Amino acid sequence: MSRKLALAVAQMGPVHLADGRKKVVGRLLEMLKEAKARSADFVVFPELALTTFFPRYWMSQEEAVAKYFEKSMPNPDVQPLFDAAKAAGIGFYLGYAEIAKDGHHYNTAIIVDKSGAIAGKYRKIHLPGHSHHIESAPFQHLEKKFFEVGNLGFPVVETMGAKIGMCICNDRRWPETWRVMGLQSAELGVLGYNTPSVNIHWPEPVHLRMQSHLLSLQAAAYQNAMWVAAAGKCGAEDGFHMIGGSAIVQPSGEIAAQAVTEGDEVIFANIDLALGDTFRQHVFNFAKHRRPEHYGLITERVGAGPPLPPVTE
Ligand code: ING
Repeated sequence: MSRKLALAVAQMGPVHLADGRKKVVGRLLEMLKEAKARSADFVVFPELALTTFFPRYWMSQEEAVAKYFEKSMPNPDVQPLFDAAKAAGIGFYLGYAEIAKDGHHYNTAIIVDKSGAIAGKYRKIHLPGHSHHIESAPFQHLEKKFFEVGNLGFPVVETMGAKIGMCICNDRRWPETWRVMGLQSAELGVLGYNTPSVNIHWPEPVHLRMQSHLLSLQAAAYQNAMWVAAAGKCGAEDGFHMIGGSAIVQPSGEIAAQAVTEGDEVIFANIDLALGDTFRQHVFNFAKHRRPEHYGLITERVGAGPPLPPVTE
């Protein structure tokens, strides 16, 4: 029996240094309106949606906090989004830089339900990049400097009749992210991302950025029998280009919808959550087929180590 969720992914074009939060929230409101016109139940916005991707710039933690972190959520700058979504009866995922009540700094995302309440929070666990300044690089990627490793696990929020798993950007590249959601029976995994086109560490062909982005989403969806929806912030932010490719992926791994621009663009799919049931009952029936007794290394080791002693008899 089908269980439909009208799902929108709101890809954002560039947010420049000069773009204040009010202007950005105005863009989010426009896309929320478009999602409403498509009768969406839920909208996914990008990672760090309210500001430019500031980890590309070297600055002190104090300066970053003052300019780019949200001291509370909601707050006066984003309240119009909360109000409009509640009035429209739409839930949403929103990524932002968080200062927690205990003073810790996280790359965070929330799920807000149709009543306007925060139904779930996630703090990014896989922080890419570095914490020192790389003199030779055309830009920095300082997520390990500005953010702490998330402390909320990979939550699966039950809202709008769906079990929705949350992650952020680099998390999508790690299969552990998705398996932990899958083991909580997630039917949809949502994320925002900001993915630079240029690799500052080695001359990676630029087409591989889109390839690895989509491959990560499609593999995650198929191998965990869930829908996956990813909202990018993309285009050239003050000249620093990030990939688009926002997408909605089916539990089969097929792409159901994909952005075609590098601007503000709403993509949409009226997803049937029941589509994952078939995969969960058969090929990815975890209870029937998984053998955790052989997976020990996955949690015992952080980095790769020597091969385990082979059995020769
Ligand atoms: N951005 C990038 C991402 O994971 C990256 C960083 C790109 C790491 C490509 C490795 C390879 O999409 C964020 N914000 O995590």
